[in-house]
Amino acid sequence: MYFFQVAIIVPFRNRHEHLKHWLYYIHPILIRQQLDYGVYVINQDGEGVFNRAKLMNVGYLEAMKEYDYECFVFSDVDLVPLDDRNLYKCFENPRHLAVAMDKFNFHLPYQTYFGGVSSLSKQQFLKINGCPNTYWGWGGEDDDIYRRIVYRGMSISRPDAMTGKYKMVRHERDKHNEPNPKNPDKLHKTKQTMDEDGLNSLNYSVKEIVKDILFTFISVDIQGPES
Ligand code: UDH
Ligand code: MN
Repeated sequence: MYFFQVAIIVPFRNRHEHLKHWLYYIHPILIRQQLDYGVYVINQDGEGVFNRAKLMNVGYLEAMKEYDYECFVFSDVDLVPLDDRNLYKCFENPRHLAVAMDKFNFHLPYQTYFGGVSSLSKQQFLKINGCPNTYWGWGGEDDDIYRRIVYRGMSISRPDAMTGKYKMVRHERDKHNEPNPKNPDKLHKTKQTMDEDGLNSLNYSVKEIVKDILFTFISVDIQGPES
């Protein structure tokens, strides 16, 4: 009998080369960590503006349809941990794992940074109503999630800077994922909006589910922004 406990969720579109590279490195690491896990690649269908956080919500719900996971690790497709001891698990508090990325000179870019790779237990994720669905384009969604955690009375945990080292595959900015200047402004309202913008307001439709040997690939239509 094989028990899955950790769902690894990857927001994705048009990064097949990165995915191949990431899978090649991540599976052996997760096995060395002795984890029972499933990998879900959540592919945004179509050419609309990318929405990382909404795809994370979709990943949570789709993984839960398959198994009652206790823990969710959300990871960018281009980030590979450099230390096996950086455990892809859940902790007492939501955890930020990607604390020392090469692109930031192996430092946190700022104290409240929560981007790249993070883990939340099912309970922690439900407590913050999941991620926001309304951050279209690049930027801000990770700060929103950080705020949700703090507003719900939790703090975040992190590995130390040695254990938390990451390599990011170098890449250019993707098409249809330009920085959205509206996103930073939304952060002032997270406290008011987090109860209505999240898991409880998520709408999407599944286009296709492909069960690969190494991961589950789920294509979803997440509908574009209203305005
Ligand atoms: N992602 C995709 N496809 C996209 C956009 C984003 O798969 O079209 C996913 C992927 O998992 C990626 C994550 O969303 O790792 C975060 O997006 P990102 O890697 O573009 O974010 P990052 O902050 O880069 O790393 C910002 C652009 C840097 C441009 C530098 C030009 N010199
Ligand atoms: Mn990147």
